[in-house]
Amino acid sequence: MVPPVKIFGHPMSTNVARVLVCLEEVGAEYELVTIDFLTGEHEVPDHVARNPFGKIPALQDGDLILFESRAIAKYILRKFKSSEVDLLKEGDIAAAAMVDVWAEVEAQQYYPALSPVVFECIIFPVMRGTTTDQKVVDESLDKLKKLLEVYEARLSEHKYLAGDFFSLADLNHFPFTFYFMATPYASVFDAYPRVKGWWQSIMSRPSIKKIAANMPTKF
Ligand code: GS8
Repeated sequence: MVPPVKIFGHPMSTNVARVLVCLEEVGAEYELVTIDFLTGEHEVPDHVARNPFGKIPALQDGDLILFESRAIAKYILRKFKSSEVDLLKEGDIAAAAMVDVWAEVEAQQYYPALSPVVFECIIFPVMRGTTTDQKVVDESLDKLKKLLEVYEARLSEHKYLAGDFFSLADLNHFPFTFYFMATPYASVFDAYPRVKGWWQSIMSRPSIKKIAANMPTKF
């Protein structure tokens, strides 16, 4: 029997959640090996051998070891692609290119605009015991609002970001948006009805519901 893919990480971590949702989407068997980053388990030599940056997640599939959640996500979606689940659309180069475009927008623009709010309001207070730096939050919200105008226009033309199909580009937005919605600034999205509808359709997916159930929003 082929051993299942192993994911090293913690279920409440954003970047681990991205990878777990991919595994759920494709219906692959996997084993989550808990690395408790709150107690520094990600910094021990065994884990640094998997991820030289000492971060989670890491993936092990036989002899192959990967890190960087967005790259791991693509590997999983390629490896377990089927006629029912194809979130990269690599058989159609134009559709695949649109998935790439919007996956880049997530990594290069959306994540940098939105994540500081999540770090300031949730992650740093829990992990470092710090209080929210309001200037950082306000600057991030300004960037995010400009970006959401572009998303609103795009999602007025198509149901999802890359086109009328759910793809990795949409999925990659899940983990940080999920925690953003637990900050006092969730109502920022109310001004963008298409974006809100898109977010609700992402949240209604069984894969996302299952993984989100292990991501606490109250500490
Ligand atoms: C980021 C990994 C990361 O920062 C990726 O995999 O996408 N670009 C990388 N992981 C965090 C956990 S939050 O999801 C981590 O390991 N933090 C511990 C630390 O920085 O010490």
